[in-house]
Amino acid sequence: MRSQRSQRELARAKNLFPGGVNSPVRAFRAVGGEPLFIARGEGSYLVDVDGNRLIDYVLSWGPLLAGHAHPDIVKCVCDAASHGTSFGAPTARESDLGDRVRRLVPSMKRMRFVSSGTEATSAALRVARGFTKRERIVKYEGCYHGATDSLLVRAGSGVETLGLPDSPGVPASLAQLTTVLPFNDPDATRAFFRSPQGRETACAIVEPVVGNMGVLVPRPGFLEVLREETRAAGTLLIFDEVMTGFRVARGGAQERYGIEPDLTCLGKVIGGGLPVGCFGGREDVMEEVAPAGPIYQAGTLSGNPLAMAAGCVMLDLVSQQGFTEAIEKHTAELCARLRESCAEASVPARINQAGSMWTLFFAESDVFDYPTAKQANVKRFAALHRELLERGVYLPPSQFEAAFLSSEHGPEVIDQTANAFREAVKAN
Ligand code: HOZ
Repeated sequence: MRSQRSQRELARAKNLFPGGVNSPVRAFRAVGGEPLFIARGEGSYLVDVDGNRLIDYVLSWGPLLAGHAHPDIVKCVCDAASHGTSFGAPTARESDLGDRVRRLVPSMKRMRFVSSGTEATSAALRVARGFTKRERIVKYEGCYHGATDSLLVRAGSGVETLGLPDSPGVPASLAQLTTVLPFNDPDATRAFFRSPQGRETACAIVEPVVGNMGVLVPRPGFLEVLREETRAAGTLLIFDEVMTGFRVARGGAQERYGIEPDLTCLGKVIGGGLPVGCFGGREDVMEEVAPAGPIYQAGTLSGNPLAMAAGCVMLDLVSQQGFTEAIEKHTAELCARLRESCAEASVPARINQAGSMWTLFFAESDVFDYPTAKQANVKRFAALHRELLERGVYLPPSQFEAAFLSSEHGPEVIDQTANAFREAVKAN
């Protein structure tokens, strides 16, 4: 694989950005290579600056449910840009996207658009604290909710990928207000919310299907217990559906598992590849947000017209009969082919899938929480990553991230991937 131009670009970037990147997992540190610099995307493919063409399972870490440069999204963004790129004043497009969000995720009775998933989760915490007048929050081990101070405690994604301790720079006094509970352990959740501290907790935030430790699926009963116990404790339940929104089901994990959270955070798919986040939920809670109420939240580029336009086209695609179902079916077919190849090569592996998200763990037994994910063979994952890259397949450069499919990943692309994988697993 040619990489001279990427190497040259990396040297230039290292002189400008910490580690040469503007977000840590992109640096490829966990898979022992160097990042490829991307020139363009075409449907299910990435083309890098050296001209390598790769089947893309990162898809900008999830947003590109319709693949790269979808013609309708490109057109609507260009049209919107020709009328002006930002106004800092309300536009009808915000309500156009808001209507679509509420149709798909009915628990979001009132919402606010922001510019990223991280912004959405940090605002949701403030709202939960302001509404309940409590300070403690609960998060789940290995879940990652963006680079928000209170949530960078036992977090997945890049924090786990780089093996970092809880981040320096987060005041201990703030971290002490965060209780971390084990994912998929209903007993621990029950015990905590029945304790005095539990009854003084503002909110519990969870990725209902974890994407940031790789994909971990909730076991039957876990989310149900979490819902019941938080309700009984007067604690708000926040679903971080930044990854799962419009992917695990059309209406997200809350639709798939039939659980209604008090607040939901969205990002990624909602912007069709442009920077959008959103938080929303119960009317009585959201009516406390300024200017309706006293809890402050604001953003210059919130509701940006280009991002709103792209989001509308994306959610119209999601609303089409069979759109998300077809991507999920292709994901299941791919995962089945990969399992077959592992079995054929006698390689112990577990592939977790939810909707159009999946992760392969080299593990002997089921992977369903932080300790079981940590037991996976990350060296073998890194080697597989390199073998696949050589064969034209681009997986997330970390064991602790989800891989994604788009509507552009059809049978031919899946076949090519499965063939490359069969060879890569044998060579690994
Ligand atoms: N934190 C993102 C994935 N969970 C990665 C963002 C990026 O590097 O672009």
